[in-house]
Amino acid sequence: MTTRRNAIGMGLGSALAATLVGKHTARAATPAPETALIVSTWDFGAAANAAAYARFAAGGSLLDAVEAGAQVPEADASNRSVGLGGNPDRDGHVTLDAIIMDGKGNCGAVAALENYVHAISVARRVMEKTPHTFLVGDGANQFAREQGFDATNLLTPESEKAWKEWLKTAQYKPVANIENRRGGALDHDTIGILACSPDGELAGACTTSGMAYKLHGRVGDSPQAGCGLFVEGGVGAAAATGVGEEVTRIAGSARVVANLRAGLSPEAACREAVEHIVRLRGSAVSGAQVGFVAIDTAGQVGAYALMPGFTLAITDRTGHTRVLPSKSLAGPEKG
Ligand code: SD4
Repeated sequence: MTTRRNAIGMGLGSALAATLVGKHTARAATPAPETALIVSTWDFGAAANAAAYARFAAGGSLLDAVEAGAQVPEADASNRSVGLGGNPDRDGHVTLDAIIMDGKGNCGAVAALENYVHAISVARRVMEKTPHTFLVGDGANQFAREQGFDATNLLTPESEKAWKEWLKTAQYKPVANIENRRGGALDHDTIGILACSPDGELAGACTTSGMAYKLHGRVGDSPQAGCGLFVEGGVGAAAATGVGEEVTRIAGSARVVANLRAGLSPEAACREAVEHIVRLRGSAVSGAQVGFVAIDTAGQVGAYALMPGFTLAITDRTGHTRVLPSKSLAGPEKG
């Protein structure tokens, strides 16, 4: 008889064998026998996964887990596209976008939040303490203040210096995989993190400071349900990273989940969404990056990107983490 655990293991194994090639591995300090499967965007997702895994293993809920994971890059000043140290907008404001969601339609989001590091936790309060799903700008700031979050300046000297450098030319052209570029002024990482419990429950979170040097007031895909993140109980969950406008145009994460609902594997579901962007936009998206990650209730994982260079971090139910390259429409990992 195939147990649930075996089914999950096979699902993950076959998905990985079909789609991904290992880059490096790490093991969590205290592996639990059967706990949450965690998937997140980009290499730095490994540290977020570890926090999420530990939170769930310690008795937290799945929402606690994805919130704890998202908080890791939010507090990391070296991550230039999330929380503290995030790249500011054109006018020098660091504005944060975040969303958290479970498989039962519970959802909370904030956009254009200023001066609060943990946008994901403010988003969770929107979900749990208000009848609404989304607060923006001054209203989001007021709500965070009223909820007792500590205000802090998120613009670090490094981010300010890079912004002032950028102002000299003020180029808006998106750069592929700017998200994953390390050690320079352009470091830029958004996290989307998805979790599946042993009994197939799902939750997800996404948090970002958005596109570097965006126009003041610009909101990307990340905090919009169905764009940067979507979770549907009994089906699956998806998250997006890259040029948010391209994801928003197709309601990208909702599309990936609809593809899962129609029976596609997570990788095929992500690929179809990427292909749809190209069908719709043609040469307008050349040079831009969009990447999706997806997970289904059986614990299968997949990813697909427009351009090479997108990576994802997967922590399996034993706490074993792998950072893997995604396949893409263009380039060496084409498939
Ligand atoms: C945005 N999608 O605001 C985000 C940016 C991103 O890695 O994902 N960067 O458009």
